[in-house]
Amino acid sequence: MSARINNLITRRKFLQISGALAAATAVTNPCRVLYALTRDKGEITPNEIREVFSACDMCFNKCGLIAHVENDVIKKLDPNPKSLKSRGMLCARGNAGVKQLYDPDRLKYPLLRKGARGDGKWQRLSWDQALDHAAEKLDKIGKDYTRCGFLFMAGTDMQSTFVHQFAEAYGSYNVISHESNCLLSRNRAFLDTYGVMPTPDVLNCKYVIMPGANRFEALVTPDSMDLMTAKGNKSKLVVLDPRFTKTAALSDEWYPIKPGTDMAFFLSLAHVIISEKLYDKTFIKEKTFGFEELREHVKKYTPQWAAKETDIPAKDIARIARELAAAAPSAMVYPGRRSSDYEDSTQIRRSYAIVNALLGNWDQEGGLQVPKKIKPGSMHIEAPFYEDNPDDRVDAGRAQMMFDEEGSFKHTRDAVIEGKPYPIKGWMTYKTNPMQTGANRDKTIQMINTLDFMMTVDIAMSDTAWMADLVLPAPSYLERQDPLSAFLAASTCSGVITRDPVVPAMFESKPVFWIVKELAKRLDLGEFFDFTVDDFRKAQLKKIPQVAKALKEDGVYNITGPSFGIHK
Ligand SMILES: Nc1nc2c(c(=O)[nH]1)N[C@H]1C(S)=C(S)[C@@H](COP(=O)(O)OP(=O)(O)OC[C@H]3O[C@@H](n4cnc5c(=O)[nH]c(N)nc54)[C@H](O)[C@@H]3O)O[C@H]1N2
Ligand SMILES: Nc1nc2c(c(=O)[nH]1)N[C@H]1C(S)=C(S)[C@@H](COP(=O)(O)OP(=O)(O)OC[C@H]3O[C@@H](n4cnc5c(=O)[nH]c(N)nc54)[C@H](O)[C@@H]3O)O[C@H]1N2
Ligand code: SF4
Ligand SMILES: [Mo]
Repeated sequence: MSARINNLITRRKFLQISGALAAATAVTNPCRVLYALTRDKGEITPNEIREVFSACDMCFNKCGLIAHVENDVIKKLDPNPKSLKSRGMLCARGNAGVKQLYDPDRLKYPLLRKGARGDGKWQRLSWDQALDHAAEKLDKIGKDYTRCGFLFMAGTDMQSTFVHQFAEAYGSYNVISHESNCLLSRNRAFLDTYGVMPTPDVLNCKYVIMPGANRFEALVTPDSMDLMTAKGNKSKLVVLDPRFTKTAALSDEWYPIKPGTDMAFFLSLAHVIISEKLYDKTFIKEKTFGFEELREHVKKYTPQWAAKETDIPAKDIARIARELAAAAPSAMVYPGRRSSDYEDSTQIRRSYAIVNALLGNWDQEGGLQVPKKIKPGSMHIEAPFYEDNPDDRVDAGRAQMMFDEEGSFKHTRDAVIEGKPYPIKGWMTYKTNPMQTGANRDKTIQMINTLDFMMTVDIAMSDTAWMADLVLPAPSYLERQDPLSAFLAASTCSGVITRDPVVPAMFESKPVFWIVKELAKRLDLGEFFDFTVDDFRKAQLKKIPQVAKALKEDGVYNITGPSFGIHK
């Protein structure tokens, strides 16, 4: 589409056209990137080109990017080479961020459900109508069922903190992140073994066992890039995955392990490493306790036993244990990320953590490291105390060793369906799509059908939004101002990043910060949101002025310096 046409088409026309395009999609499959149609320009300086720093949000990695903007239209996204985490990389999905921004199927204005839930009949509302309606429901549910009768759920996002803050001021402790569907079992396992969650130095590792992770497809920066480099440097990669993934295809050895049996494999590795005295004796003596109990515990887990459990030949299990120990400390069982597969996923990941400890790879080059981190300040609120609230979260006691601040989606879902220990009748979701991403959709539908009110803030009509009573349109990451976010990655590439609007927000989309601020005003909770995102950032930056400077000049703050041997 030429710039001339761009100038001729008004915003109003765009809205009409995009509606028509959406209707015509099935027949004509038009190009889904509508760069040129998007803005009502008036006077434009020809070819006014800007380059703007931002952080990708097409997955959680937050790779640094530079947007090329021409007359307020994003033409292209490039990697920000200054980001040590993403190292000059913006993956295919990251590049497609422009398509997400200009997707004609984006939500454009608030929608209220008409007709039966899930029927897809909607009425357009003004923001005032939508917010008044939501505030009325929040108020009523709070009064009828206590404020814990309203559940909040926010996905990975720099603004999720505001949803949490709103829940706190409103008075519900029922806040869940999507993370119990992702990495919490891994975090629990490593935290409880090491006291912190280490990151793997894949780059310098000589022998990587990768169980249940698919790093060449499910990208985690910098691990995916580092694994490729490490392989070029003759590092050995052993993949355990029931599926023949791309990572398996590029590995030195692939074992289609029987699903759910990884713990048997790692208990057996521990058996071989301990019985053949291949462990790091100094590390075990000086830094661990419980070794004698472990030795006793793994005595029976011979490779022959594990072979029957896992379908991996005993001789290979024994050999891999020996090779791994010989490569230590630059050897590792890769901790992985998405780990919520089985009821005993936490214990499975604990077995990875324990084998790593036997290798003495802690704080070592090519091992597990704890990167230095920078902690931005925050704005603390003194939340009101609501006397009639129940004692605890609705999912309390349902999952062992649950992270209270994250909760559990599946256990909360059971509690809502059962109405026990108390009823939950309202649900707000922000940037998360549990209808699609929480296993057992029928149960999620059952949960939703017990609710009096559900609202969803999203950029698209997700499966979850489709089931909601009120759907609110949000701006994409390229259109909004976010707080600062610290990220942890491997080696020396942790840091801080943020986002400012690269282009103005399209349609009637509004950031969730604005939404909760407006709701707070309507619920007499305005004092808890008496600040702007700028104020919030200032509080974050108060003690770290060097970060502000780097963000301005480079679009990212990198932590540099040695990445191992720093936690003696
Ligand atoms: N391209 C792309 N990249 C992404 C994402 C994305 O959506 N797209 N999402 C990001 C997010 S949020 C995350 S958490 C990470 C996830 O990245 P990963 O942690 O790598 O998770 P998955 O891709 O789900 O890969 C898990 C693998 O485990 C295998 N598996 C299943 N059951 C078992 C088992 O019992 N034992 C073993 N050994 N293997 C098993 C599966 O076949 C699958 O290949 O990726 C991130 N990167
Ligand atoms: N079947 C299956 N289920 C899985 C996984 C799997 O591999 N397969 N992976 C698991 C893992 S690792 C994870 S992390 C979870 C992820 O699960 P979710 O947290 O549900 O994440 P997404 O599926 O990415 O859904 C994000 C939602 O946010 C919306 N969105 C995107 N950008 C924005 C924005 O800027 N603002 C707003 N308001 N909304 C936005 C999208 O339209 C989408 O509806 O899923 C887990 N569940
Ligand atoms: S890995 Fe790809 S999608 Fe994820 S943040 Fe980086 S560039 Fe974006
Ligand atoms: Mo995830």
